[in-house]
Amino acid sequence: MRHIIAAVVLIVAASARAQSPAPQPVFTYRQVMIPMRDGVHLQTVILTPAGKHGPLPILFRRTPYGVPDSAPTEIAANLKELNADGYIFVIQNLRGRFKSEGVFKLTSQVNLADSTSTNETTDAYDSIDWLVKHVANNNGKVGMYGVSYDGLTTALALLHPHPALKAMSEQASPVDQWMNDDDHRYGALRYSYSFEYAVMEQADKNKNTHFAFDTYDSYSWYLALGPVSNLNAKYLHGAIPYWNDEVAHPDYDDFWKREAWVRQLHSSSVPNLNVAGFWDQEDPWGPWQIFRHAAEHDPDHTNFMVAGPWYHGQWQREKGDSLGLMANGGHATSREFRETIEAPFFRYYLHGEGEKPSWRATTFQSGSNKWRTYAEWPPRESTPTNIYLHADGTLSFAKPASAGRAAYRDYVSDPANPVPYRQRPISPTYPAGDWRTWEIADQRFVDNRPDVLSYVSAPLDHDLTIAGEVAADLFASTSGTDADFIVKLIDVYPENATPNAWDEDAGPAPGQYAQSVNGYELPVAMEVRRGRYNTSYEHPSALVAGKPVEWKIPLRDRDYVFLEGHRLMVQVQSTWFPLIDRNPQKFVPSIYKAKAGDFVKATQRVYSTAALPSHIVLPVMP
Ligand code: PG9
Repeated sequence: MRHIIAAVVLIVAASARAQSPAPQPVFTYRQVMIPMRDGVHLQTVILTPAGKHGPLPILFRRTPYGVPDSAPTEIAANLKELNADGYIFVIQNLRGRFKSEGVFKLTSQVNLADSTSTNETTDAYDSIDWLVKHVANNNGKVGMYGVSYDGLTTALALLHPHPALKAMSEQASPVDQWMNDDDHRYGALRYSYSFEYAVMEQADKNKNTHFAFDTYDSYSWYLALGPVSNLNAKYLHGAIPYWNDEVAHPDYDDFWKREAWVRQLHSSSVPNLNVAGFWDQEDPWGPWQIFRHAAEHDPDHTNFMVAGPWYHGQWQREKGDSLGLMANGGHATSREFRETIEAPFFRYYLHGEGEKPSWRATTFQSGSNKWRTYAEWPPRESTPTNIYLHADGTLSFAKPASAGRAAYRDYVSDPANPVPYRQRPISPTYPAGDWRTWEIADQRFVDNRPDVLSYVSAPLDHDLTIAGEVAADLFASTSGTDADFIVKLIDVYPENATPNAWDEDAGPAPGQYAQSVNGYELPVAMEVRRGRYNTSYEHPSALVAGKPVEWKIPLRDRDYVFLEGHRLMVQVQSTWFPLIDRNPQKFVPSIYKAKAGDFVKATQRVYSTAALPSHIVLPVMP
């Protein structure tokens, strides 16, 4: 009987095969090794659209993550809009990755003055030069694009662009790895990310490696590890060059200043569509900096900014109709971005069709859930407005009146029991998906901890719109001689909030609470500041125990509407683990050399008086 069923199944399968022909490649595939000026060859794949007759422009992406090994049989969801216009897609492995020759350094240092050095800027130049001369049927116009590392290699071409490079879209490119983006926030180490990422890219040239944690909850793993120095001592043994650089250069020294390539950018050398996610957990800052630096000299207005309610790279996912628990009012924001902004941008500059964007910045504004365009950013109408933290735990636009140092709230910060940055268990950064959406995670998971202060406003009696740069200005002291302060600006939904539909594209559903947003504490902006760098990034100094000082904490660009009936909340805490390494809370010359015994408890005070008025600066729109 079993044989008969098997035979029937085989016949059915065979006839199904006979009916449906094998899927055909949608591109012709060619792999080449392109020579660079120093003789190194880079592995490059050229995908020419089947059935489209050129000449066509080239869209070029440079990546450390690997190139396709065969011709795709269908168009990737995020390329459908671009592909409809017709492009030759070229993807290249960076030097030292996979079959590309040379050494991968994982740094973006570019020294244009040294004509003998090679870097991502010269490699982009040499590759474009080769492509326009050797790829059949190209129209002589090249565009570059890419997200994150691929965005960085795109943006680095701005420093010395090849004349055939006519347009680019850098998306989520980092610009200064000490100041912000992936690896640090104003010198505070993004511990789990930078270590796990360096291992991923430098443990093995031929693949992306995931560090083998023996504990699922990486919070426990990092805590049990002890001081940061134990990573090399116990696991890496100096084998990961980028990690060695990080721990050898704790302060903003020449190593990091060279790495901060954007310091060399002062003009809009190529039309560029900068793209950022407001909830990007890796590189939320770089695109805004590139936009600002290029704007220093942009006579032809070719420098544009787009931002939306996206985690890292979500605008290149299929739909983008929600992020975590936040729904986007029926808008498929990612698809809409690609259809109405990205594809027309390249169409205009590379095919010579359509119109140049008439705006300088476009955002998808959360809360109102509307696309907005701006003739300038920050918008001229936005007014910096202070909302104050009060010692009774309230938040209001009225400035505190108490004199002296009488009004404050305090807590004990214990490095042995740090505040987790997201709900435990904290899975390793990659490849699990929950890292993607942690920046939008409901903050109720910590608001009852004794080492987290929450300040909350009355329900709003009208919508409050903010557009522009948000910042925190804390007046705080510590009983120690070094400290971190983390500030979060939160939108507290009312208890009768409308439930959201779940969208798979938004990341994995957070358990059984996926649909409910009642009382949701939605983080709009969050950031850390490390006290040793309060007065100088280059020369850290000890804090004076017990002395209140000002902590200026930039919270980046935002475009958000706090709706009527919602409340604003601010949370303040001093650990955010293992996203940020633990501050010993006792000043030591380098935290990366601190011993276990250097980590001590400290009492942190946040002041709310007329002279020490802790507040958040909101860019309020009329
Ligand atoms: N955020 C990643 C990265 C970019 C550039 C440098 C280091 C890391 C990425 O997603 O590619």
